[in-house]
Amino acid sequence: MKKLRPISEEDLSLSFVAQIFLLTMKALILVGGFGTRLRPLTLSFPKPLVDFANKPMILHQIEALKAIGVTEVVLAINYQPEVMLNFLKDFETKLGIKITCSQETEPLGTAGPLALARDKLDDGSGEPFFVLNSDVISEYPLKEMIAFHKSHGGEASIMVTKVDEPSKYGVVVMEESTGRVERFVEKPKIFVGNKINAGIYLLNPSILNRIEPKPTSIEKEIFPKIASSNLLFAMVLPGFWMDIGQPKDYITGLKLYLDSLRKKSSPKLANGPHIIGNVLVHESAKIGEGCLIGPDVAIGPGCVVESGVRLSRCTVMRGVRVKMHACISSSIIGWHSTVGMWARVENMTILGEDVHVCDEVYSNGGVVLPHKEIKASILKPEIVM
Ligand SMILES: Nc1nc2c(ncn2[C@@H]2O[C@H](COP(=O)(O)OP(=O)(O)OP(=O)(O)O)[C@@H](O)[C@H]2O)c(=O)[nH]1
Ligand SMILES: *[C@@H]1O[C@H](CO)[C@@H](O)[C@H](O)[C@H]1NC(C)=O
Repeated sequence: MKKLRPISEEDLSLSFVAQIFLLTMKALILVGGFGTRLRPLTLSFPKPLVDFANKPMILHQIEALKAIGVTEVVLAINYQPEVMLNFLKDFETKLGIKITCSQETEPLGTAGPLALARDKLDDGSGEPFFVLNSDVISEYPLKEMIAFHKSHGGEASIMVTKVDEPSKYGVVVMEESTGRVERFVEKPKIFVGNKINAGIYLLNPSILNRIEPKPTSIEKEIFPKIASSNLLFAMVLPGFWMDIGQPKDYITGLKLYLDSLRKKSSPKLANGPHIIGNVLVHESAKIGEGCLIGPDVAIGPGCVVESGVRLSRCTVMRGVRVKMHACISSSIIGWHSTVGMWARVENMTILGEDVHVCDEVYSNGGVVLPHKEIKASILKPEIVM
């Protein structure tokens, strides 16, 4: 039998440090953008509150942070903080996590807000804090990121993800064996690598000394400087990743998210003879006879899907009614809208909140502002004011 070693002073102080670490871990979520690319949905709600897979985008992040022991989330915001805080108040108690706002009077970009929230992020413990972009969806491997951060001893860790077309992004060039970031190349014309910034960071409080509370880009101005001191390290994000800040990517993001639920054999996925592939149906939604639903569909709370409806690759948000024999594919149907009988809605149609598509109408890529009634077909992709 192995002899137990008596507990040493060192063991105790280590566990003490670990506890402090968990007790005070903080995160900042950048929620400041205007979300222009996700209009008309963002005309009704700030982008972080737009539902994704039946849950406001920001809740995916807050829940992931809570799950690894983050105790306080700071939202870096530059407009309508009341809307956000009112909404999140319930979740503060439900999730048992502190949520506060740090409000800018002018947009400070992706780094300035950190300097503005300095007092909230740096409590003197020296422990690192997370920074997340609010439009990024993934499995949030934050625990792995903490382990990575501790292992390299640098000042900052960033998550990177592989993409097929690196020429459209800012590429992170790193030393493969250690993850040390060498440099950043914005929209490279020749191939330098295929890993891009995934918008998930773990930073030591000392980086706040490098930032001023004025408009600054963390990707373009701060990270390159940390990299040139050899203190920036990148970890390749395991699992899927998507920036869901625009409709096409939002729809792709839902597919990847549902694929990942399937891999985890999530009980949240719907089953039944009328379901094809991966589908989420909120428990309060009603589905009629003879429907065919899927793949890659999310149906929100209180929705009514009448008989004979066909849905694929789409999101149907809270309170929507889809009438008999309507067909929706590759589209997003905003809150409390209705889609009429035998209507056909497809090819990246985005209906804002409370839009009513009349019976038998066809929409090919219509982008419709909130509170409209669509009486005539939209034959080619266009914005309907
Ligand atoms: N607090 C704050 N957050 C910002 C600011 N600019 C961008 N962000 C956030 O930083 C992240 C990356 O932003 P982008 O995707 O580049 O742009 P966006 O403004 O959100 O969206 P679009 O208007 O559709 O381009 C997102 O989570 C934004 O919410 C800012 O000035 N202040
Ligand atoms: C679908 O939309 C794209 C642009 O969003 C357009 O180029 C294409 O022609 C549309 N498809 C059809 C069948 O009209």
